[in-house]
Amino acid sequence: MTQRAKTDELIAHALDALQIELPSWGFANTGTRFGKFLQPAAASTIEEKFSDAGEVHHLTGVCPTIALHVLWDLPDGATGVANIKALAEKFRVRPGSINPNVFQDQLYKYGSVGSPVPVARTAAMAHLLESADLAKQLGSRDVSLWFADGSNYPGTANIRQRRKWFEESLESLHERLAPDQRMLVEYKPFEPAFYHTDIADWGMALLLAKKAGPKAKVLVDTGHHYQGQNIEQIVAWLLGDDMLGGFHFNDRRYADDDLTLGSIDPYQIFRIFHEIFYFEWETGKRADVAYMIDQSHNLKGKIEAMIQTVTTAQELHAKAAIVDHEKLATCQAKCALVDAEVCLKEAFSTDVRPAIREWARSHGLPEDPLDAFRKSGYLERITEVRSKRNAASVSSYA
Ligand code: RM4
Ligand code: MN
Ligand code: MN
Repeated sequence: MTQRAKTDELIAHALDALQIELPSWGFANTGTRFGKFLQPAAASTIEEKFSDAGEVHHLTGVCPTIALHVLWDLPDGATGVANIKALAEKFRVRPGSINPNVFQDQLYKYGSVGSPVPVARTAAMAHLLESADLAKQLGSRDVSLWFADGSNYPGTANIRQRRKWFEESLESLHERLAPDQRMLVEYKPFEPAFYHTDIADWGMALLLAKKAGPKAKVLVDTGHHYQGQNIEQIVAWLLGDDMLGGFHFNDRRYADDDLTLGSIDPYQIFRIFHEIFYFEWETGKRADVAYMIDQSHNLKGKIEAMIQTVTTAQELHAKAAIVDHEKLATCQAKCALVDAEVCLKEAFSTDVRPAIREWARSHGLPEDPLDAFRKSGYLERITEVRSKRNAASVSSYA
């Protein structure tokens, strides 16, 4: 086998294994805290979100699931399940992770499961348990948890007490999960809370997940780190402890910017994928990791941005798949620093696009999904149907 054929085979294998979940909220009008710029084609119903996700899956072939936010997509709880199942049939995308929402209601002003207000904690717990049940009914494996809980001023919150409430709540949620379900604990250093956040980093998420039980894992949102933090090291450590549950993909320059994956630092995403492949090569185990997108585009066309993200993920995943692990391990053991780094960079600088196009062709998929989308007429069709309604919706900061 030639080197080229070997590389192409590795890439095809990697692409076959990569599935990426789309966020329902990524197709809707979302904005910054200063306002939204409304898009004429944005989705506002659950049917429209499914339709857009179905279109992205149809063109890329690798996005069979859509993440749902309970409050936004299942506002009436279990009553909405039959409809979601019907939409999944119709648009050929299954419900993916179920995201409880315990940050939007007025009740959560001082937090959810970490709030000193007992009714807030009770309501939040009930919503978490309901979310686990909804996930069961929808056949979703993961309940994906992000808490906005925190405080804005020193001295205003009992940090240790709040941690105990978090531990208790996550343990109760864990008990409610079916044997094949998981709960993913997401962390974020700040925002909306600006002094302390109850689950601020991967260490806190890890401790809480370990305490909750074996079905609890950590979720790494690539945008939820301080400047300069080594995310691939966090990934390597979590993998080593079988505690990496999944990712929320996006990119960032400053904080939780929700920019398109790889738009600022593609090398970092490559290094993350590399740690996963290296782990799998070394241990012979499969990393059981859910890849999910968490991006809300305010300015870019939503479906285009989603396709761009998926193809970027495929490219960086393919590059990481062709790292020569044998050679890298030998270089590392000999402390051949330059050679080790060159070995890694060799893969990163390989143009994998021809192999990806070949893979797409062989699967009956468009070689250029973005171009295929632009030629499909889908955007024009939905713009026609949705623009009036979108123009009528208001958005203001104060
Ligand atoms: C957060 C976080 C969560 C997402 C919310 C809406 O910043 O990334 O995953 O559910 O935003
Ligand atoms: Mn996230
Ligand atoms: Mn975020």
